[in-house]
Amino acid sequence: MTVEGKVGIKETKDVLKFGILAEDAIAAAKADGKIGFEDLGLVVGLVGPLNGAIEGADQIPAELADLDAGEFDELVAVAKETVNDFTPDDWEAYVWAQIAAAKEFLIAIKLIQS
Ligand SMILES: [Ca+2]
Ligand SMILES: [Ca+2]
Repeated sequence: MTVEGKVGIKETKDVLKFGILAEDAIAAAKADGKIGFEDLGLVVGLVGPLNGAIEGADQIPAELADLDAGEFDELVAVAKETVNDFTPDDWEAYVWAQIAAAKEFLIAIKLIQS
């Protein structure tokens, strides 16, 4: 939250980035047809973004409830700078799908942790 009384999109950005990076890492790990020890570096690279995504994730529903057009444009911009070698046909649909997938994932993580 930057402006008093206004809900920002910081935590949503974190999960969006994590969702995209995780998808990239899985695709890269599978590129040679198998996932093995040589792919460990890819997993290690996700630890920071994952921690960022988990931290403050409980704010995401409030952030999405308060999402305005300018904030959504920012999320699309974040997605554009995070994706690697991939251009979705529909950026808006892509961003929503990534946020939805990342939220599911975080719920699963919370269940494991508790
Ligand atoms: Ca907002
Ligand atoms: Ca966060």
